[in-house]
Amino acid sequence: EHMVLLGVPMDCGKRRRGCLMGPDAYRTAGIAEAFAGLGHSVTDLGNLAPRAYPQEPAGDKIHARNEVISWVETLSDAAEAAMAQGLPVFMGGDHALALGTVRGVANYAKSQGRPLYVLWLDAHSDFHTLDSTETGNLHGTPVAYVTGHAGFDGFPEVTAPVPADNICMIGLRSVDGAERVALEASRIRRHDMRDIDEHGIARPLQAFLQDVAANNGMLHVSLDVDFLDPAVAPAVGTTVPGGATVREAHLVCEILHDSGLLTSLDLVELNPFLDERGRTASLMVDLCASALGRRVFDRPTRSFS
Ligand code: DIR
Ligand code: MN
Ligand code: MN
Ligand code: MN
Repeated sequence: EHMVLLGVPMDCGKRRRGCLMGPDAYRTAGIAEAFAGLGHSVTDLGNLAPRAYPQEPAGDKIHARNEVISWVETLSDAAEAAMAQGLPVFMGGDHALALGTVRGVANYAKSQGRPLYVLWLDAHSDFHTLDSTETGNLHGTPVAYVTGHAGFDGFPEVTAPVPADNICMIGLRSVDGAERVALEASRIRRHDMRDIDEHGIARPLQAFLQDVAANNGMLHVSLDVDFLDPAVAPAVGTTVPGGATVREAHLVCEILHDSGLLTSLDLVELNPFLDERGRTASLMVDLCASALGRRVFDRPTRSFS
């Protein structure tokens, strides 16, 4: 696999600052070396930056609207181009970056005549529109945007909307009222932590991957640090207790590797300013390594089609 690392020091998708340090924390934790050690070639394209953008309108309930729009344009183009080079890893930066990365990856999949599937690993569903958001923080909106929901005036048109059927959320435990209503009216597959407690994390994931494989899909994974339990991953501004354990998260990544389906990856919401000695960045790098083939023992290859 050719790994393409892109730093996305985006910090405007919410108000608490620090995610801009994420890309360098992943580099410091050895993400490139981890991939290289697994036999992959690695190119680090450095950090992206948004184009110049107009001043934010005074009194806007949406935080940093114009800056996010500018990032979306930059990221869409970068994502589409990186897909042609290899397997992009978008080192965030907050989750608003997914408005751009998923839009760009979806454009690429469309150009290849293949469907895009999205696995959303997060405590939150990030399914707000600009109308329903309570916080005005755009990191709570990427899933609504990339599925083509209305109410994103001023944002680039979503030219290849991801069908709700192609999205699977795992790890949910903080869903706002409006998001819940919208999710229940949609065909997005959603697995809250109770689901995982009762049935384990492998089963819903494997069912989803079977579908991706059966339809020759491309697979984008968006991994929010707060998918993990705050006891093991404290460096995120929106911790929610009761998250995935270290082993549950590794199992997800190991199964992803077995499937051979992963085509792009977001690492989002890491705030190194809140960390203890880089432990969260290190755990995230270890998870990436599992997703790209690190293992204790080989297992018989299982088929997903
Ligand atoms: C929260 C989003 N529901 C909001 N929180 C997130 O601001 O609307 N945290 N995405 O990671
Ligand atoms: Mn998120
Ligand atoms: Mn989250
Ligand atoms: Mn909210």
